[in-house]
Amino acid sequence: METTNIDRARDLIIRARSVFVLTGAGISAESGIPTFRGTDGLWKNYSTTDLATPEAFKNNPTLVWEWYHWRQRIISQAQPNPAHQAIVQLEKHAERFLLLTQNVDGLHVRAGSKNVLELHGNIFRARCLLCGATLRHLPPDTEQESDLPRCTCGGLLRPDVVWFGETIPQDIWHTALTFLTKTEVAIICGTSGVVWPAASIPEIARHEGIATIEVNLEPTGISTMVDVSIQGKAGKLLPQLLHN
Ligand code: BV8
Ligand code: ZN
Repeated sequence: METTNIDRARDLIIRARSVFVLTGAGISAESGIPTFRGTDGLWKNYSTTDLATPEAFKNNPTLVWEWYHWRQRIISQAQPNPAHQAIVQLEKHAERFLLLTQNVDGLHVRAGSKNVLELHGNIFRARCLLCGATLRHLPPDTEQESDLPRCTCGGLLRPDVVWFGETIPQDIWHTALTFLTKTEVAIICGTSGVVWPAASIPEIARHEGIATIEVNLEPTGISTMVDVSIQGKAGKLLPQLLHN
C-alpha cells in the first residue's frame, strides 16, 4: 500500500524524542480568527501591515488601538481548536518539546500548551511608553475609543506586540534557535512563511539536517523546502498526525 505523506510525517514524529513546532495565524483560523494575509485579514479596508507598525501608532494611536481592541474582542470569544489541542497532546508525549508561535492571540496557552514562546508578543498585554511597565490590558466595555489607554504613571500604553520594523525579543529568538538546532523534527504549521525572521526557521532546520514537516491549507514558499508537505486544514490534519 502506498505510504502517504501523513504516514511519513507520523513516522518521523513518533520516532522523535525532541520536537519543535512553529505556528502562524493559520492555526487559529478554525477558531474564527482572521489570518494576516488571507482575504479575511482586512479591517475597515486597512491591511495589517498598514496598522502593525510604530509609524501607524505614532500617527494615529486611536485607530491602532481600535484595531487591537476589535481583534481582542474576536479572540476573547474564540476557543482553541483541535489543532491547538493536538499540539498540547504532542507536548505531553515528546521527551523534549518547544512551541514557537508567531501568533499574539494566546490560544496555545489557553489550550494547555506549556513550553510556548510568543515571538511576536501577546495582544492582551500592553506596555507603557513612559515607564516601560507591562500589564494585562482588555478592551473597554464600550466600543467608543474616546480615551487612549493610559498607565498609572500617566504614560500612553501601546500593545505589547512586535510591530513590523521592530526587533523581535532576542532572548526568545536565541532560546528557540538553541532548541531547534538540537531537535529531530520541526513541524511548521499555518504560516505563509513571509514574515522574517520566523520565515528563516525552515531553512535553518534543513541546514541542520532536521526533519521538517509543513501543514498548511495551500502550498507556500517553503513547501518545496520541507521533507514532508501536507495540505489541508490544521484542525483536521494535526489530530491525524499526532494520534498514532
Ligand atoms: C525584524 C505582531 C528587523 C503584531 C507580527 C528580511 C527580508 C524581508 C523582510 C524583512 C526582513 N527582515 C525584516 C523584514 C521586515 C519584516 C517582514 O518580514 N516583513 C514581511 C511582511 C516581508 N519583519 C519585521 O519587521 C520583523 N522584525 O525582522 O526586525 C530589524 C532588525 C534591526 C532593527 C530593526 C528591525 C518583525 C516581524 C513581526 C511583525 N509582527 N505580529 C500583531 O499581530 O498585531 S507578524 C504577523 O504576521 C503575525 O504575527 C502573524 O502570525 C505573522 C506571520 O504571518 P502568518 O502567521 O504566516 O499569517 P498569514 O496570514 O501570512 O498566513 C496564514 C497561513 O495559514 C497561510 O499560509 C494560510 O494558507 C494558512 N492557513 C489558513 N487557514 C489554515 C491554514 N493552514 C492550516 N489550516 C488552516 N485552517
Ligand atoms: Zn507607565
